[in-house]
Amino acid sequence: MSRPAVLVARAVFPEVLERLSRHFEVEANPDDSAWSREELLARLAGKSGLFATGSVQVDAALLEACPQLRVVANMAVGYNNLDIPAFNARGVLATNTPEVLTETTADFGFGLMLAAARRMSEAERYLRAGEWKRWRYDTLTGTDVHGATLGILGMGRIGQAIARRGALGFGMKVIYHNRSRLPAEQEAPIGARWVDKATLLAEADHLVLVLPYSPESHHAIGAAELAAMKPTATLTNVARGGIVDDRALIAALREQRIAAAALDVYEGEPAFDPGFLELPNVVLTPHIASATVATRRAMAELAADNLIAALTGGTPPTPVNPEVLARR
Ligand code: 8YV
Repeated sequence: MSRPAVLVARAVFPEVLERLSRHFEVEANPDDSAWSREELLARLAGKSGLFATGSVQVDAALLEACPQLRVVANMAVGYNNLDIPAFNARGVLATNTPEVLTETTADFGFGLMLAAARRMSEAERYLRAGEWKRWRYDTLTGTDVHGATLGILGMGRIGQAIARRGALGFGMKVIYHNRSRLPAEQEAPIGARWVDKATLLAEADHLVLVLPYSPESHHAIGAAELAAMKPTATLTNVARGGIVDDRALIAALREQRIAAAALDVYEGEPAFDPGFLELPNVVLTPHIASATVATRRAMAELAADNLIAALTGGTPPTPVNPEVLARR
């Protein structure tokens, strides 16, 4: 019997490609070329599996054009690039990479929040520009993180990991808003308190966004929400572009209606609003919250585990829509 064919749409660790090659006919993209949608479609012809990342969009039209496709293994925990109802309608499996990136992403999210509160990027630019001539009592004074109120919007695995860092490492008071409340035994060790969104916005000294992107979370933080925050507050987004209305954020930062922001994700990334570049009070990073060697490797291996299991009669470890497996 011939081996299934799979497409690896983005560059990935050679060892992972080599592993996939032991099971499949692999068409890879070692140069990480940016394929147009037409090129992606052409390359997907005859492929049973797709190894994707968050920047590869798989919608109903693509699934319709590729009826042989049985699984898309996303090397990301977020899967807003995959149209899951369309996957379900066509019986195509989607998998993601939860757990393996939780702590790494939480480290980075917490670090970004610290950087915004303590003006670290701004301070480095100041030093590099040769502006550091002498000490002054108010040079680059920021906002304390220890003992402050940490607000988390979206209390999934990564939100909880950030909350743990704040509560246990920095003595922060943790409030959060999420569709579902955590069980009391998960709230208690970190003293986390569920609040409604209005209370979260009003009380947080440092607000961190860690919720999935969906039509419901589009612009969850816009002009009205920014206006409801403390003028001394910081906003950190390590979730997805589109959750924040970037234009509204730029206006709020420019007018210092909030103190500072830290962003790892942007609307329309890798493009982003150039207005951010003119603002001193925003820390900007290029979607790297999960980017440690060990974690990116773990994500790639987990995506490969899923692809291999799905196409060789095994049980994929982290399916997004396991109901399609039950139907097979
Ligand atoms: C990835 C992420 O770097 O896992 C996610 O959801 O946003 C990041 O860890 C990115 O999506 C690459 O696929």
